[in-house]
Order: sequence, then C-alpha cells, then structure tokens
Amino acid sequence: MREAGLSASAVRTEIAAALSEDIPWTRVLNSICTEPHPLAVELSHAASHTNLGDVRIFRGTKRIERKAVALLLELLGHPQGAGSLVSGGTEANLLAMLAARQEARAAGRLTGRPEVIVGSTVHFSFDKIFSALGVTAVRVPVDDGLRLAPDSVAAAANENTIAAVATAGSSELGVVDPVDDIATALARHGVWLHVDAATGGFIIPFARELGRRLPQFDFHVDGVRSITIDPHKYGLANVPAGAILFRDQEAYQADSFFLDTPAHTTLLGTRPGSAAVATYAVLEHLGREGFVEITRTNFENTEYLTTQLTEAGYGLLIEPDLNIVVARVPHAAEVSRRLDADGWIVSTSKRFDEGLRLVVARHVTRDVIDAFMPALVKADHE
Ligand code: 0PR
Repeated sequence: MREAGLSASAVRTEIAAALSEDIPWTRVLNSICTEPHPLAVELSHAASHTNLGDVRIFRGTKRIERKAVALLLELLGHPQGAGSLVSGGTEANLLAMLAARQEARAAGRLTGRPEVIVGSTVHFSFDKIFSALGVTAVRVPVDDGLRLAPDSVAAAANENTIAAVATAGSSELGVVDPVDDIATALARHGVWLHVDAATGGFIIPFARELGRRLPQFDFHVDGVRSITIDPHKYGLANVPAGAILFRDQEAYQADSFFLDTPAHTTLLGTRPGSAAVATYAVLEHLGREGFVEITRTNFENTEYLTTQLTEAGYGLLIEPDLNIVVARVPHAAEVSRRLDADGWIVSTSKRFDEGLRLVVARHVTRDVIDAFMPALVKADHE
C-alpha cells in the first residue's frame, strides 16, 4: 500500500480509464446480465452502506428484503413460501442443495453418499456445489432438443437421491426442461425437485402470459420444493442480486455469537442491502405490465435477429425456447475471436463446433442487431 494516499481525482481518473476499457453494452451479445435499470442503480447507491448481516441495525432494509421475497414468491405462485435474497444463482443453488440434504438426513433414509440427479445441460455452478458438499452428480440423458427426459430422471431415483435439478432456461442454450412432466414422473419417489430458474425466472412467467408455449415451472407444479431466480439477470437489478425460494421453510445454516440476532439462512454473513433495495425497486416500478412489455420486446428482437441470420445464410442449431440464439457458423470459435478483436462479444458453446451463441438481452435492440450483422459477415469471411 502507498505511504501517502493519492488524491481522489487521481483515483477517479484511474478508475474511469479502467471502466472505459470495458465493452459497452451495445456490443455485448453473450451476456444474460444487462444494463441495470436506472432506478436500481440510483436506489442501490442510496443503500450502499447497508448490511443485511445485521438486521438489528438495518431493520428498514430488512423489511424491504422481506417485501422483495414476498413479491417473488407471489410471482412464482406460492405467497406462503419462504426465501432470501442472496448473491446470485450459485449461492441460491447451493442453499437449495443444502436444504435438500438436510431434509434427507433428518428423514434418516441415506444409506450412502448423497446423490443429485441432473442432465448434461445443468449449469456448471452445480459442479462447484457438488464438490463442496460431497454429493455425487447422477447425469441422465437429455432428449434431442437438449431437454431433461422425465423418465430417465425417475429411473435414476433411489434412497440416496436428495434432489433432482431441472433448469428453467439454460444460459447456454436457452432451453427449458419440462418441469411439470419431471415432477409427475418423480411424484411417487418423493424426491426434492429444485428448479434452477436463475435465467428463465424473469422471462417464462411473462412469456407464458404473451401466449408462448413454455412449461409451467414454478410452485404451481406439485413437487417443486425450491426455485432459484436471479434479479441480476432479467430482473434488471445490479449485481449481486440472486434469490432462493422454498415451498416450505428455509434451511437453518448457523446461529450467530450474539443474543437477539436471528439464525442465518444464507451462506454470506455480511451481505448487501443495496441488492435488496435494487431488486425491490425494479419489481415495484415495472410491475407485471412492465416486465411483460420488456419480455415482448426481447422476443421480437430475437425473432428479428433470427430472420437476419437466416437471410445471411445462417441456420439455427437448436430451436430456442428463450431469447438465446445458437446460429450455425462454421469455425465459430475463430469467428468469435475475430469479432472480439473488432470489439464485439459473442460466445461459443463447447457442445458444438459450429454454434455461435447470441443472447438478446434488453440492451440488444434492432439498432444493435443491424450493426452486428455486417460485423458477423465480415468476421466470417476474413
Ligand atoms: N444457473 C443458471 C441457469 C445460470 O444461468 C447461472 C448463471 C447460474 C446458475 C449461476 O448464477 P451466478 O453466476 O449468478 O452465480 N449464468 C450465466 C452463465 O454462466 C452467468 C453470466 C452472466 C455469465 C453474465 C456471463 C455474463 O456476462 O452462463
């Protein structure tokens, strides 16, 4: 550390220079995070000093977290449920797995190492979680559309199964597992069904309202015990804002040293109240109508991009459920690198050699698509 500190303006200058190296949103087509809503930015700034790890001090902020959780539970069809705002999808998925393991242990039915049933499309956050918890991942087949096959999930269940995970919107490919059919297939096994809707949670309810054919994925489905949903993705809150919701109670994680302090149900102790404020602000300000309109625009722009790609001779590798397009582009990794050199960020899935993955988040407007298409064609023909 320096002996004598720098002036504020010198520090500001350095940070401004670093931020200016970041890629502007108008050139980002790989990210399911987007520019946060201005109200989220403004109010999270106002709450930047808050810490939900100490709810004796930050009691007003805690009340806002409870209100945000209540709105999310209502959105997902179960106002009587429980939950917390957390740092993102990884922490939310971890807490769900901890709760499922806790329940299986309490029931005394485990005879060996705990197992969780997943498909090959499950998010890689589960690899971290399984290794941290000492859980074996039982990977079962996905169908031709890369969706988890309900019968194979049911066939894999045994006394050591603590949970099965369905993904309601994979960030890799934008496909939604048939959560309702998986729940039906699992019903007689009594297995905890966790739905990872980190990506799709703020899309599917509104897309269904717009008449799109997507499965019911939330607490309306009997057997769904926990859901991950991320305000910092399509919920337009700033990072870090995730949420874990439970049909019943939350899992107890730890007691504090201090009297009159509630037990912790989250992994993080000190945690940002600003995230709760940002989440609540966007939910209240946009309301259902606001989210439906944003979802409508995202799907319209996805269709616009698909048409532009087709006209330029690029087919789709899979039929997307959500606003993620995987175009067939030979040598996709090389094209992605050339685009990167030209200031455009796209991604390629390791699953396909010829798949260029494009995410149509809120900042990907028609203008952005119109600017992107010639850049893609140029990178492809270089
Ligand atoms: N589950 C699903 C279905 C996800 O899509 C993600 C993140 C997670 C869990 C983990 O959530 P956190 O990253 O909040 O812990 N999906 C994106 C991905 O890895 C995250 C992302 C977002 C990556 C923006 C890049 C980016 O620019 O694909």
